[in-house]
Amino acid sequence: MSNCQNIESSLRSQLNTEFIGRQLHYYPSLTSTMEVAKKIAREGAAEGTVVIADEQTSGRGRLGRAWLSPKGSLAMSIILQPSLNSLPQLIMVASLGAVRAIEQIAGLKAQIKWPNDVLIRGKKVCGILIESELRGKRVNFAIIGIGMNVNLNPLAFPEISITATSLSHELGKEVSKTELTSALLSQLEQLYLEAQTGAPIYRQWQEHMETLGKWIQVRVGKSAEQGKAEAITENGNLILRRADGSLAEIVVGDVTVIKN
Ligand code: BTX
Repeated sequence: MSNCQNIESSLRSQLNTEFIGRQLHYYPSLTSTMEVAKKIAREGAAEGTVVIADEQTSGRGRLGRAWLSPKGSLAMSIILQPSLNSLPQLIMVASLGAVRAIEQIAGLKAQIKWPNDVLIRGKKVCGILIESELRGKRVNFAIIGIGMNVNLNPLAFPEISITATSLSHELGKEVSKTELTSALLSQLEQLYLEAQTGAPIYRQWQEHMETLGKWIQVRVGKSAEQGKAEAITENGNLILRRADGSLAEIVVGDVTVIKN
């Protein structure tokens, strides 16, 4: 049995989920799990199908950015078919699921930096990318992409050495990738099902949001807004209070903290 089959079968035997990960596509190396997930979603893959790779050679971040996924990191994409109303919740489902799985398996406290970064002690340990295709007013499919630095030394990668961390770097020992993946898929399934019933995921999400209460700059393309991060809406948008007291609702952007 190859190493790849070993990992695949141990993950299958540890899974506690009902549908997420029941269809599992495991690869030792891929360009990007998003590419494979999109292809099989278009071909009709079942809801909950998961694509995992031990390493990615062209991992993607948001807005055309690159995501580094060497061996030791977790790279996976999950195919879902949410209702159109609950589509905005996926980013919250994914990052909250990651925070909970990290706490459950590694005992580490992680926080969320709006909108999609998971941090430990201010450094990025996990990134999330959501892509979806609509057919009329229906979601044909949505894909949650999760990249997590599990057992790797961030100092060995100059592109991320200052801004990133990993679970093994924080703990001083390696973490079982199988246990972590299984816990993450369980947390995601539970939160996803809650979100589908209309449960207010944003309340739990904002409890882990390190951005709230800080003076920040949010860059959206070429424009930027500054203000105090005041609240989160039900859809996960950020409410910013500008210096003149007016409010702005930000849907997407990159946050830099100016003052804590
Ligand atoms: P993002 O655009 O928010 O973050 C990308 C930025 O994060 C990069 O520009 C770089 O500065 C930094 N970065 C790159 N690699 C890492 C890393 N390993 N750890 C910490 N910081 C890093 C975040 O995009 C969304 C990432 C999703 C990745 C998953 S992996 C599975 C799936 N497949 C795929 O190709 N993408 C997703």
